[in-house]
Amino acid sequence: MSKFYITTPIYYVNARPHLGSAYTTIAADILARWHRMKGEKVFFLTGTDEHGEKVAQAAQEQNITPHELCDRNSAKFKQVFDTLKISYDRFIRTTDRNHEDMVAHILKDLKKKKLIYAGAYEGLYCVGCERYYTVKELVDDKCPLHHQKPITLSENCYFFKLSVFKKPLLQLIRNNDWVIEPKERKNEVLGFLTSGELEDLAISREKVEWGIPIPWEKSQSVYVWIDALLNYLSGIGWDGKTKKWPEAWPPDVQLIGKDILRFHAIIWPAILLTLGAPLPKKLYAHGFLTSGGKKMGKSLGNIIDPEELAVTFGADALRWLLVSTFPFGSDGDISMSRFYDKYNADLSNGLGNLVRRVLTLATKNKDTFLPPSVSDVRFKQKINLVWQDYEKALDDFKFEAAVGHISNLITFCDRYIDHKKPWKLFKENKDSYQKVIYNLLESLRHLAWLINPFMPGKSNDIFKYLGIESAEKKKPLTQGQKWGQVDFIKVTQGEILFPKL
Ligand code: ME8
Repeated sequence: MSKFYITTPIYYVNARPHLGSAYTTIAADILARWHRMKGEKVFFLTGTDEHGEKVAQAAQEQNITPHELCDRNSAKFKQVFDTLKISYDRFIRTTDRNHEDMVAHILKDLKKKKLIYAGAYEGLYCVGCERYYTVKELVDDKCPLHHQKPITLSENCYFFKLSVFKKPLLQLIRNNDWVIEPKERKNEVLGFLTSGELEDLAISREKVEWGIPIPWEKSQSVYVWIDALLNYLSGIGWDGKTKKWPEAWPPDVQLIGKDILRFHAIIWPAILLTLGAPLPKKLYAHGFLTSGGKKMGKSLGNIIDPEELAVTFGADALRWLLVSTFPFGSDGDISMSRFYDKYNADLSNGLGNLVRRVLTLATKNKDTFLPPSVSDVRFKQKINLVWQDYEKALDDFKFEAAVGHISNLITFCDRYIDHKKPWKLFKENKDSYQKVIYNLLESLRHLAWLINPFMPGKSNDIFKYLGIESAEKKKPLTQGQKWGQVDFIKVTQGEILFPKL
């Protein structure tokens, strides 16, 4: 059986879920559902990133323990993911016991391999990002994300010999053995690696109590990014000891946003190489959602609440809008008026109106439509083409293109109705009327399959209105993709799918 394993980043637990953070996970969920639909074995991992100074500070401000804060906020992420219909297989928390134990094991292993050494670090540290910056990376002496001056930190710590991985990484990336997409992101990583020396990485902090202790020096805790990256292995049940990798490793794709590219494209494969683990088959970094032209984020105060939008548009429509308003690899400014326009165009006037039109025409006089003896070649070809283009688009992470192919089929059906005028045919040529309605019902059935990864709820509704819900659910995709074999024997008019806003 083919398989598809996918990870998304684990979300900072001290932030509230916002539309930007929901973006990676919605995209991953669409892929997970698509691959499940294809009959593949899917494992989809997400979760929360729970250690670090910021979490401890936030807990203190709220007079609760860091644990209490993590429990509460992690539950909030789960709740939002449920609202957004995220079908993850495991939700890992970096405070999970198995994760903490595994991280400790790996640190000991890296030390044994002499890839960790003691030293002192002085650098410019942004508390907002929980990372050090080089002077070159600052903009007007400020952190490019938080627009705040970093503080100078000096402390004893342990280093990971990241520098020795410069050459192997360059080679792996150039040979496409370490696949980074889209192309611009690959070039960015190559540019960074070739622009100067790759420095060793400080991987522990003094005085940060809310973290996983360095096993041989408990006064230090491991740098949050090392802790966080390792979730990808503990999350699929690896204990850090055996050399037998869990079935879900390596993932087919690790989806991330472009802000965390370097961690995933450089530090992460370096750790995996030291562990002797296979590298993920692909790393894909998507663009930013901006709001008012700035990256949407808690610290910038411009976040959009996904739950509010799910109330306005419905979770299904929100998923559709979010991945189809601009290409996945690019940045996109979120504007409510654009969402309203697109909702009305694609969904209310587009899909919703077509479903209503066809079901009204079909149920006016009868509710049974059987396949004609000869199926309509033009429809059959059109549907096959749509499926082909759609599959290619999803396999290339081009969600907006996949949605475009669906919309194209909707337009095709609308034109067909205008051209055939089935209300006239009903009076003049019953046989023709029967065939035309059959083609349209069959198209709705295909549309329900096509939209399923994007809008699972609305897909089910369409199956229900067509009276074929339980039969379609049992079918493999290859069967569902066939044209003209389904009997529609209990079509109902159903409800309005997307009320106009
Ligand atoms: O980075 N637009 O967590 P996070 C698009 N804990 N994507 C966005 C976004 C925006 N405005 N804001 C956030 C972390 N994201 C770490 C990850 S993984 C080992 C540790 C995306 O909660 C971001 O790019 O800040 C990332 O993919 C995800 O949301 C989590 O971000």
